[in-house]
Amino acid sequence: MRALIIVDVQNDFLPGGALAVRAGDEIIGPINRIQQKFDLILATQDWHPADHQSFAANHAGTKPGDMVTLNGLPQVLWPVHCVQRTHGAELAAALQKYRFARIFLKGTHADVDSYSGFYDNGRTHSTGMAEFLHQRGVYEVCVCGLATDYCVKFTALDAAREEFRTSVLADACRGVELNPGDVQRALDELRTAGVAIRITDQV
Ligand code: VGL
Ligand code: ZN
Repeated sequence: MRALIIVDVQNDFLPGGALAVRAGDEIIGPINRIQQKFDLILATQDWHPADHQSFAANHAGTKPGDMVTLNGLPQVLWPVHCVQRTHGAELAAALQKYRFARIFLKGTHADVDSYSGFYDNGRTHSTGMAEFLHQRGVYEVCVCGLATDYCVKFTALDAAREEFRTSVLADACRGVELNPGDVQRALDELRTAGVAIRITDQV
């Protein structure tokens, strides 16, 4: 059994959104086309309370891009994004959703960020995604979505760590690139961790 994990294809990460990823909308077509090749399809949704501590607006005297320490973990501060029940937090309208077996919400605890769809950054809360996949006999996962250098990367690293045969579909991802080269570094880090970097035509 092979699963597709579609990470955070939400309005706030698309052009015009609060934390827009350049050309993020270009991945929706490839993601819609590739769904037919998978037995099981999951999605994640970044789903923050308004008081989330990853927002620069919740730390006096800071701006997006600044670094702070949050409960002992280094934390990049972001613009307010993906606040629960707002338009920005909704999955992209053009994303085909009818085959989604489940949507996993993440980033719901105000005091810790959650880039991975499996665990928060402090690894204290599980979303239940690993158990969900194991229970359905999944042995291989392909990860796509936004953003390559954050949530896609950490979701794929956790998948590999959970011993799924893991690929990232490079043409079905786009990155934030807070620093130039972040996407390339993320792909290198993924390869080193045993994650295959593929394109949707190879799946
Ligand atoms: C993400 C930054 C903050 C992502 C989520 O989906 O990659 N990045 N929250
Ligand atoms: Zn977030």
